[in-house]
Amino acid sequence: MSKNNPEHTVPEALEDATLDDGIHHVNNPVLDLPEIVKNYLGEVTGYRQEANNFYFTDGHAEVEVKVVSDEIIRVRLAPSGQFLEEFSYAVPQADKRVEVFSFAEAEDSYRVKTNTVTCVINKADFHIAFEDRTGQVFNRDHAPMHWEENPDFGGYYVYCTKTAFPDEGFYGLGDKPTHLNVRGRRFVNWNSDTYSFQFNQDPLYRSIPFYIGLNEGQAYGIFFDNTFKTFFDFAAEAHDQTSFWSEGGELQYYYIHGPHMIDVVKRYHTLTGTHYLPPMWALGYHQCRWSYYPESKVKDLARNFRARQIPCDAIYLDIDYMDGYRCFTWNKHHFPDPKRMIKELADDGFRTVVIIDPGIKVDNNYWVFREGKENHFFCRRGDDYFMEGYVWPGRCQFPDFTNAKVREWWGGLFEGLVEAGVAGVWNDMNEPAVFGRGTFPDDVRHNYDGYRGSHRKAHNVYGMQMVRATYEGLKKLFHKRRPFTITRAAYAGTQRYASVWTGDNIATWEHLRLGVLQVQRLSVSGMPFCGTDIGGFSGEPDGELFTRWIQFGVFSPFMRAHSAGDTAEREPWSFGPEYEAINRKFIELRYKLLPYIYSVFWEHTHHGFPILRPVTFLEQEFPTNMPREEEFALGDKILVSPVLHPGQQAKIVYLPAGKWYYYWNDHVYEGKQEIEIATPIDEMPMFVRGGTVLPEYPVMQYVDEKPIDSLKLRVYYSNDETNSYLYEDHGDTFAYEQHIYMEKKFVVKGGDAHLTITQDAEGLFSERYDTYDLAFIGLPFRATAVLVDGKKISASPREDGHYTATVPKDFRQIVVT
Ligand code: MIG
Repeated sequence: MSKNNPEHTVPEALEDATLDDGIHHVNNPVLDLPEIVKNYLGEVTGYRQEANNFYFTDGHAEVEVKVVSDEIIRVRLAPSGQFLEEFSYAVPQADKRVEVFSFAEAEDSYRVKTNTVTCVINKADFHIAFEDRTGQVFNRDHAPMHWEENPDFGGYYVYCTKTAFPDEGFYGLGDKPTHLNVRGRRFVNWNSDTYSFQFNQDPLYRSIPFYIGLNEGQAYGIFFDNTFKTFFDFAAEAHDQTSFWSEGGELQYYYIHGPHMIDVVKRYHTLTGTHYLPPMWALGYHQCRWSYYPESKVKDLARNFRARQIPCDAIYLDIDYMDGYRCFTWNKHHFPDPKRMIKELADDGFRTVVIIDPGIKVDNNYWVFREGKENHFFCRRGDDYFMEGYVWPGRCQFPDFTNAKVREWWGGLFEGLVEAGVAGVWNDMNEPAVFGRGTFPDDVRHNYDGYRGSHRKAHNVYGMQMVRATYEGLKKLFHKRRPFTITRAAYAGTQRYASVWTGDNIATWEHLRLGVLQVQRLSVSGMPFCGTDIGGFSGEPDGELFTRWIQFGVFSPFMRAHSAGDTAEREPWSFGPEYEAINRKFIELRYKLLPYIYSVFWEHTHHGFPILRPVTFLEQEFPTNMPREEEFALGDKILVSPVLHPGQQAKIVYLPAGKWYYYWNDHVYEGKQEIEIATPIDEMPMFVRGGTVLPEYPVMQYVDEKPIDSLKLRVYYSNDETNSYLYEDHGDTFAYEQHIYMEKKFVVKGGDAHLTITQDAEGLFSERYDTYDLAFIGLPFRATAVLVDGKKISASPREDGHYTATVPKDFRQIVVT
C-alpha cells in the first residue's frame, strides 16, 4: 500500500473498496466517481458586503444579492464560489440606480432592504424571499437554488424553484402561442423557425425569459437573464411551485417589484431598454408578400393603393428582389434600376423595406462572401470547420454577429441599399434557421463580444445581434433619420433595435385569436412594436377573415399584411368591393388614430409603458379579469375586442370601471360590467374612455401627405377628471433625443352643466397648424357658449350631435356651458 508515501495518497473510499478481496485495483478512480446529483445550497455560514453587493455562502457555493434600484434586486449563484464575468446582451448596465439601502442580520435571516423591497435570505435553508415594506411576501423560494454538473460540456444546469401561491397567475414570456395566464404550463426558450406553428406549440422564434406573477392583486416580475436554452414551469409539474432553469450559464435573475403589473413592465424596461421612437410612417399600413416582383408588379401594387384610395406607407420586397438570394444584391432582370424605382415609389408616398437574411452564399465571386471570408467573420465549428448549411441562396456561411467587428462590417453593407433609397430592413431566418437540421450545431463557436461561447450560449441572441448590427448600421447611414427594422428572432432587449412580427402563422380563425394573444403577450414582455401577418401567412383566408384581421391590425402596434408565395393575391381589395370598402374604412381609421398611437408610443419610449395592455393589466385587483383575453387597451384610452369568429353577430365585451363611449355611435356605457355589442362586419368593438381628448388626423394616403391645418380633437365628456397626453415631433429624426418635441397635457373635467379643458403644452417643437378643431362628444347639456381663455366664441351642433369649435392651439383653458 502506498499509504506511507505522501505522494501517492489514495483517497479513503478507494482504499476501502480494495479491502474486501484483498486485491489492490491500481488506481481505478472511475469506480469512485461521485454520482451526478442535484446540489442544493446548504445553511448560510457567512456573508460579506461590497458596496451594493452582498455575498452569502454556505461554505462552498456563493450567492450574490445586488441592489440595482429601489425596486429591483438581482440574485446570482456561483455553485463553486466563482462568479462568471459580468456581461449581458439584455442589460447593458445593471449597476446604475442604487439608492438608499440597508443591511441587517437577524437571528434567522439576513435582510437587504431598499426603500421599497426587502430581500430576506433565510440562514437555515438559504431560501430567498422578497417582501414589500409592510412585510408582505411577494415571492419566495420553495427550495434553495440548486445545480447539477453537466458532464458533457462542463458548467452546470442551474435551477431556481419558487413557491406558486394557490391563486397566482403568470404573464409574459414573449411570443408563446397560448393563454395569457400561463399557469399550469411549461415552456422552453430556444429560438426556432416554426412555419405554420400551432396553438400551444413551443418554442417559437423568440426567447424572452421574463414573467410577471400576479397574486391576490399584487404583482412582481422575474427576469432570468440567461441566453442558454432556458425552461419555465409555472405550477405545471407541482401545483405549488414555479421553476426556471437553464442548461448552462449562470443562475442570474432580477426580482422586479410592482405591485402594479404595468410598473413591473416599466421597470423591466429600465434594465433592458425601450424601443426608440419609430418614424411615424412605420405606424402606418404596410403591404407585404412573398414576393412582389418584378418592378412592374410592385408599381402596379402601388398604383392600386392610390387609385383605390387605400392608405399605405410601406411596400416590402421579399427574397426574390435579390440576385440568387445573395444579400445586398439586386436581381437586375426584375429590378433593372432599383434607385429609380424606389424614388418613384417614394414620390408616391411609399417607403421600400427589403428583407435581409443571415446566410451568405458561398461564392468567391460574391463580394460579401469574399469580405467575410478574408476577415474571418463567419462562424466556425468547434474543430475549426466553417459552419456551412443550406438556406435560400444554397450553401451558405453565417456571420458571427456576436462579434463587434462583424456587426460593424455588417452595418456598413447596407450602404448600397440606403443609397438606393431603402427606408427599412426586415431581418428574417435569424433564429438562425438552416434547412434540414434546423439551426447550428451546439459546438459552433461565437465571439460573444469577447466573452466567448458555443452556440449553446449564443443561439438565442444570434438574431438579436444580427438586427442590432442592422439597426446600428442603418442609423449611421441615415444620419439623422430614424431607421425602421423588423426581426423574427429575438432575445430580451431586442426592443432597443427592432420591431417584431409573430412569424409564419396560418390563415385561420384560430390563428387570428392566437395573434390577439401573442401581441398582448409580446407587449407586456418588453417587445412593444409587434404585429402578426395580417390575413395569415400560409393558407387562404376568405374575405371575412381577412377583414376581421385588418380590423385587429388597426390596433396592433405594427400593422402589416403578409402572405406566402403559394397563396392567392392578398391585398385589401382582393376579396371584392364590399370587403374592400370595409378594409379601406379600417385602414383609414388607423391613419386617423396616428397622433394617438404615436403619443402612446412615446409613452413607451420615454416611460417604458407597454403599448397594448390586457384587461388584467388595467384592473389587476379583480381576479375575474384573469381569464379575459380578447379585450385589450391600446394606450389607456382605447379599448377593443376584436371579432374572432366567422359570422359573429354580437360579442360580449367586458369594460373596465369608468365610462366608455362606443366609438361608432358615441353611446355611453358604464364600465365594470360585461355588455353585449353588435358586431356587423363593418364594425369592431372599440371604446373610448370618458374624459379622453383623442387627437385625430384627417385621412391621408400616407403619413405627411398633406400639411395639417388644424388638428382635430375629440373631447369625450366625463363627470370626473381625466388626463390625456399628446406627443408631437418631427416624425422622422432623432431630434427628440435633444428634447425637440411637444408634449401636451389635457385635463378634462365635467359637471352637470359645464365642461372644462385645460392644456399644458411644453416643448421646443412647433407644429405647423395654428388651431384645434374641437368636437365635444356626450355633453349631457345643450352647449350655449364656449369660453376660450375667457373669450366667448360660438359653438354649433353638427348633424352627428357633436358640438364643434375652432380654437387657437395655445389655449390654456376652455369652458363649455
Ligand atoms: O423560409 O423570405 O417568416 O415572412 O416571407 C421562408 C420568405 C423564409 C420566412 C418568413 C416569411 C418570409 C419567408 N421567410
